Amino acid sequence: MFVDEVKLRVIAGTGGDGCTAFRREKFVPNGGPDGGNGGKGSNIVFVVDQGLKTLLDLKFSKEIKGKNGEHGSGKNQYGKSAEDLIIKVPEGTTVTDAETGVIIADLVNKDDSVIVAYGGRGGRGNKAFATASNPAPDISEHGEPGEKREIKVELKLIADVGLVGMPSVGKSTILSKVSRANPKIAAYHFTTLSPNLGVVKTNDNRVFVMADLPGLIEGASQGEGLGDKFLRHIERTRVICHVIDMSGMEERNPYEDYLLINKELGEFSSKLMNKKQIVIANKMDADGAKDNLDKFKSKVNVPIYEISAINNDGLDKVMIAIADLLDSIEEEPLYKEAEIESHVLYKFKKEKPFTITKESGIWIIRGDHIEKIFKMTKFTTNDSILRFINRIKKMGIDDELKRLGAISGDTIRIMDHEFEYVE
Ligand SMILES: Nc1nc2c(ncn2[C@@H]2O[C@H](COP(=O)(O)OP(=O)(O)OP(=O)(O)O)[C@@H](O)[C@H]2O)c(=O)[nH]1
Ligand SMILES: [Mg+2]
Repeated sequence: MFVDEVKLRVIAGTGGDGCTAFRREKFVPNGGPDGGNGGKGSNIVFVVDQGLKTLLDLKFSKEIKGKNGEHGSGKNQYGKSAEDLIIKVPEGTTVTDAETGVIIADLVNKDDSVIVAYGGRGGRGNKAFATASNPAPDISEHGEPGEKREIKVELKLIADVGLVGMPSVGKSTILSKVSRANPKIAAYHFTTLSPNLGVVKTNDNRVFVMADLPGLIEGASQGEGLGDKFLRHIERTRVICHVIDMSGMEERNPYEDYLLINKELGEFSSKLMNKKQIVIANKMDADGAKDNLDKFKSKVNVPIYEISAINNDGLDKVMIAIADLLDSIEEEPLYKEAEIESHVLYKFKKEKPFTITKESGIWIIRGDHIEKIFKMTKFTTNDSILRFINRIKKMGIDDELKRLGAISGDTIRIMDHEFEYVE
């Protein structure tokens, strides 16, 4: 099964909790704070594995979840950080944030890797909170929640050349003759249901990768037939090999086929129309092929390579022509800078500032940052609660509540917890 698109949720590990503890030693009645920090939660990391060819492994996991960090403990012992969770993906994998559409990473090279969700840091133990004015703080934090996001994972083949054309024109036959690939070949349409790749070595020892794609029909760019599902794989090729059946079998008109395929390529993306094309006239062994070719040539003024794939006739020459063309084209970056917000290096999405709304008489405070602070606070000691209140003040939440008309005794809600507001 060829799987080239998967949607899933990634949840990195949450940091371990920090610890509140005090030294207890002989002859030291009030020892200082010695609660250690929690360990970091695991990052979720995608790494290229060249042995993989599809996203099949990811297909059945709706959710990937990282391990949590260990909690800190007394005697200033730090919790152990969780190891990164490594997920192997094939070369050519693109990871996109499903909510924003921002490309997180484009894993196109051998050892590329990217953190798709960051693990939360460990909560601090009370030792970390000690200051001159509060040398024995009764505060420690919960670990930071791991990052959670919906992602789309897509595989775009990386081939230098893509074979395109109507169904049954002989694309798979060509690939089978010029490479070691062994695609299915048959006299019915849509024999090829997913792309095949083959490595081609020319007579003069030049090497390139060729992709054989499923046949295109009218409306492919709008999703007809196997449709545009595979057209995106051509976006990354540098040369398009346009294969035309000159036999006139199936009452096909080579000229109309040629126009139609170009129209579909152009409608899918202008990028495809601007790619260099090599036009191949196949099945030249068939009766009437010569006449059809002459008619074709009278209407189209592009170089055409005549072959009979089945007899392995003319293929060497075409492969040399393709290699020459590839050599003449500068390797383009896969994406222009402007198209991609971050390349492999991924940034945290901006945390939204808080919002306050009044619903059924209750003030509800929402926002990524405030929710994170809330989750990390242990509401079990006065020191912790005081610290939380101070942070709320610092964020301006207190002022905003006042401005909106909150008065002492009102109820405030953050996530599923309620508090009483005190002016
Ligand atoms: N006479 C003749 N028949 C050919 C030639 N090349 C391919 N064929 C036949 O054309 C039919 C289709 O060939 P495929 O290679 O499967 O065609 P395709 O373009 O990959 O087709 P789809 O995968 O369905 O899009 C098969 O029966 C082949 O044997 C050729 O040079 N001459
Ligand atoms: Mg085929």
